[in-house]
Amino acid sequence: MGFRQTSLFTLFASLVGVAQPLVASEIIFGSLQFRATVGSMSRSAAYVSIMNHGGMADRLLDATSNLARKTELHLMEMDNGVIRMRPVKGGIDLPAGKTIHLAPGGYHVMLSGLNAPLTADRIFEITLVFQNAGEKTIKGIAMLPSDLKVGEHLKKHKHKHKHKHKHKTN
Ligand SMILES: [Cu+2]
Repeated sequence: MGFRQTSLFTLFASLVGVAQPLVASEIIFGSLQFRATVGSMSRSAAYVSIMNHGGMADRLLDATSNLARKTELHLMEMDNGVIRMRPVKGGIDLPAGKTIHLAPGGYHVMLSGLNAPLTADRIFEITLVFQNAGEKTIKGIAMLPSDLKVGEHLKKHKHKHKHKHKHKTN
């Protein structure tokens, strides 16, 4: 998770904490991002960080959308040195006060059999289904893989900018 998302979470968390201290289940989302498709790609994925700011454990059970024939929670993991993806069975735990990250290389929302391309810079939406918080529909932007702001530790910092000032790479 980038610095900017972290500070947004902190901001939202403090606002919500002041306004609604007694809410049992309060879900806060980072920025939803879709992997933009190129050409006739029929599959894509969506990524988002999800914080449970409530006092009650919750669980992300499912994902739905009208973007693809099949929308499901997936996990990418190493299996004997081979990267595999599989549907998540039984949902993803979201303990009180914790954040889960749907990000490249891990959990993600898998979109299989896209109904239309996910063109870069366009806005799309998905619905996430929680055990306690219910259905939450969120919107996000489609970004080329090199622009995705999540899971940045998985790839090298590689830019093609032509301007001359230095990047802060931390
Ligand atoms: Cu997948």
